[in-house]
Amino acid sequence: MEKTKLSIPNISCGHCVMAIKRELREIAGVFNVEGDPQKKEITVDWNQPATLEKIRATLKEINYPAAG
Ligand SMILES: [Cu+2]
Repeated sequence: MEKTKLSIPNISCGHCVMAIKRELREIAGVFNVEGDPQKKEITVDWNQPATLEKIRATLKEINYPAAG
């Protein structure tokens, strides 16, 4: 299992985290997403066939691009 922490500057509240969770969980291989609105961070637990590229691309699509 991969555990990836990402900084998402566009997160402003808990609804943002919920929207991100909903979208990322639709990616095959992503099985858990946790988020912290204060820190503007999410942690994604994933396996293949998910990839970090796919996760980052989805975040960009929904207007919550990851920093770095
Ligand atoms: Cu929000």
